[in-house]
Amino acid sequence: MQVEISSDPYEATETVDEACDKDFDGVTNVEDNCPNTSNSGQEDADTDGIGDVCDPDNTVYGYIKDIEGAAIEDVTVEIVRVNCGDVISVVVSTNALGYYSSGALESGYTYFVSPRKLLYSFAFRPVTIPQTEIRSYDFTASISEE
Ligand SMILES: [Ca+2]
Ligand SMILES: [Ca+2]
Ligand SMILES: [Ca+2]
Repeated sequence: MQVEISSDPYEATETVDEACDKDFDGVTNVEDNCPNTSNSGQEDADTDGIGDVCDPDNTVYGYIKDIEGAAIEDVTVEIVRVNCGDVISVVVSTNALGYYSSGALESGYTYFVSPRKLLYSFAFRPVTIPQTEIRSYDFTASISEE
């Protein structure tokens, strides 16, 4: 008995790849804006079609949680650059998952990522754009002392 082999060896493989979910985030490879990195929310701050978690284009993102690990919504996150007395600031807020992001920051500067919300205190963190490696800037809030 003869087994028939497809004339295009890539055809079958591509079909399987598109339908599968390489990074197990619930989004199939063909739909996934970061097929190799888990990002079930598909967040894309600068809407260039590349998800924040794999976007080399000067995106800062992260999650904000309390000490018990619960997401904190509506945290104002200010991303500030100070240069010769000029202050440039971008303000974003966390969503229900505690997620924030800001895209297309100007290269060559250090920014301070400063979350703010009443009742909580946060440490700020510097990030130099472009980041040497794409990673999230996560914060854990502590209850501020009165
Ligand atoms: Ca996926
Ligand atoms: Ca993904
Ligand atoms: Ca993007």
